[in-house]
Amino acid sequence: MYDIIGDVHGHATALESLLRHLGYRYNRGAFRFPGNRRQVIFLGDFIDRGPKIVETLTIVQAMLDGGSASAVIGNHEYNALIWHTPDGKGGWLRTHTDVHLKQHRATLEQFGLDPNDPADTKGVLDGGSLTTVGARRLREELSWLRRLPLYLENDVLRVVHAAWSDAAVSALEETVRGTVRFEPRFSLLDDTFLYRSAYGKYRESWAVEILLKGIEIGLPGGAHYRDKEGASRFRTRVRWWIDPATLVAKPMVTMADVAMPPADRELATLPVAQRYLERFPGYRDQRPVFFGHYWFLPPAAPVESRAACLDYSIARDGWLCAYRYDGEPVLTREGFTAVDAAGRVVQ
Ligand SMILES: [Mn+2]
Repeated sequence: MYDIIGDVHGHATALESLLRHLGYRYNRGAFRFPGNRRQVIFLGDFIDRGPKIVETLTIVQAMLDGGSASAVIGNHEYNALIWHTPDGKGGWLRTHTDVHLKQHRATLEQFGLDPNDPADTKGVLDGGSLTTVGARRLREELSWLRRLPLYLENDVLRVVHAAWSDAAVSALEETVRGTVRFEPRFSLLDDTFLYRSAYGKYRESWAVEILLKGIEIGLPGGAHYRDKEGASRFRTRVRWWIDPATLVAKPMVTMADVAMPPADRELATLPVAQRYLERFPGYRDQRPVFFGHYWFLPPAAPVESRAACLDYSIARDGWLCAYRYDGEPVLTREGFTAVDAAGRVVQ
């Protein structure tokens, strides 16, 4: 069966320890489960923040190429791809602002590139000539990451980095009709798709935002808050996995019931508009869904009987978390295991 592993963010020491704890051993160039009886599924966000990004990519890549793991792409890999891809008008699909640069800094530096020198990273994905080993290595990694699908599903489970959305998945499937299950039916390999995903007016962008960054709803009556970069935000991410039936049963649903991260005091008492409640997504499929992305805090447990977040904030003194899945219809706390940044088993 499957061992699903959450956001690694450059914590290769924790990853190696977690893999060994799960029973994987280094053999023929990659970590593998003895007899190939189990496989890892990674939930994306391998890069940025942590101290060993190159090593993390090496471990993950060897497992995927060696057939002992699959993976979906995370918003950090996606952002790196569009940061390095020219927009055809002299700029980039992701603007090179200071705020964005901050997110890319650790990865650039660990590949030996100077984040403040545009000449150092130019050419990584625009076909220009590369002057350093680091730039060449980063180009290879990004080209490889581009093959990762936006979501995966098979007969017993579904995985996505941030949010499973039937609407987003069917919007994408209308443009690519695949028949093979558990194959990367949708990846960013296609140039047109990658380009359209970066511009808000296209539905590819709408779908990618949901799958990789989560589902948002508007705050009522022009209410807003300031995010950690100081920008005014009029929308908030929600715990899309909540069963809508439990919301409908409440006399009044407030932001405290649905916001993710949890609404602060000012927003907590605001009511959620009826139009959002009526189409609150929830998760209805019989197959469990696994996702990462949301910076949960230990200890680890399922969020619903068929939904589990495996991001327990390894990059913020938290845990790297896995779920040992054997096809059970209801997920349990016992399915989780985790290590800290030093690789110690903590759950
Ligand atoms: Mn993420």
